[in-house]
Amino acid sequence: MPANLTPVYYEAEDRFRKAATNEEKIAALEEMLSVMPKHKGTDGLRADLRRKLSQLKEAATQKKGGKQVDIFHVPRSGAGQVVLLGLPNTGKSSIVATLTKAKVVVADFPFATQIPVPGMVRYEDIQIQLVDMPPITADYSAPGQVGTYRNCDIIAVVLDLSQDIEEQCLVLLDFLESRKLLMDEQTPAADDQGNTLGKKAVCLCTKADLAPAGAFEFARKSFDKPIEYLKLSTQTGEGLDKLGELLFRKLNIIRIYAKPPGKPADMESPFTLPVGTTVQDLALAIHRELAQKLKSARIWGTGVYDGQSVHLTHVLHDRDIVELHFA
Ligand SMILES: Nc1nc2c(ncn2[C@@H]2O[C@H](COP(=O)(O)OP(=O)(O)OP(=O)(O)O)[C@@H](O)[C@H]2O)c(=O)[nH]1
Ligand SMILES: [Mg+2]
Repeated sequence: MPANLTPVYYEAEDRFRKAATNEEKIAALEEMLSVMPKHKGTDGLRADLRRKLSQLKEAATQKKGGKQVDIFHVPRSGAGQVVLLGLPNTGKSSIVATLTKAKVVVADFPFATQIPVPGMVRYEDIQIQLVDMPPITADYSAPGQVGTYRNCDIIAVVLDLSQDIEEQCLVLLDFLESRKLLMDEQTPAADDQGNTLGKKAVCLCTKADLAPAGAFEFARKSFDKPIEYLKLSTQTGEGLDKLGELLFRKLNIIRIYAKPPGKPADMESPFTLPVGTTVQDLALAIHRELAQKLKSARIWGTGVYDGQSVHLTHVLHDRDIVELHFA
């Protein structure tokens, strides 16, 4: 299909070619994108220009103040960090837009998202961080993008059920495996050199409302790894209420409510700690120095009678209320 570009587009393109600075190039590229007609014939070119724009903007951010800023470093927040990974237009931003308050760009053209955008998903009384990401393709991922996946707790692989599933899987697996990121939490977390290896992963199968019959069943066999698949549609809302629970379970954490002696427990903001956490670990998480003075603890919750005194090695359970006594 011909691109049918307008004279205004060619003028902006001419300015892009003659631009002396990155700022001028960015301005020209933005204009080229805004005046370009939107149809199938311009999809490839649009993706190309967005890529260039993203690289220029990234370079500009890194130069700011002479300080190196890694835009792909997303500080952790909440009970765990979950980062989306998928091809262009597969519905990643739509998930973040629907489940969090983050301001993300949802658009029907590829490469709408250019930098990571974190949002918080509520699950019962905790918040889990969900990070929207720029897409990857067979030939392109932004430099530094892999760092976000290396540092997260869970990679949420996104498969668009309305598109070719096998092709998406090939691109996603190639991206992950070539960077030694394996969707397999059984694999040790890192090798002797500290390279990340095994990563927790889930697979979010999007656009369920547009999926041909049997697409989800087919998608579920995509990865030869022990990962869970969730069928979603941001259009109909299908599956969205299950995401929080799935992520909570995958994070393998427990919620603990601290209770000061003689006062009611703080039921508003639980501590989130790994499964297997002991009373001593909890004290360390609250205050490293104070933990040395921990003498005893009382618990209300699983496997104990209300207010039972327990040893400091006692293993805590999800939703336990703990009263710590210091010397
Ligand atoms: N019918 C339907 N359309 C969807 C669904 N989710 C997303 N879309 C549409 O798909 C298009 C792309 O959605 P985005 O959320 O921007 O996709 P993305 O994966 O973030 O795209 P990039 O940022 O380019 O990687 C938009 O037009 C959305 O409205 C869905 O569940 N059902
Ligand atoms: Mg997006």
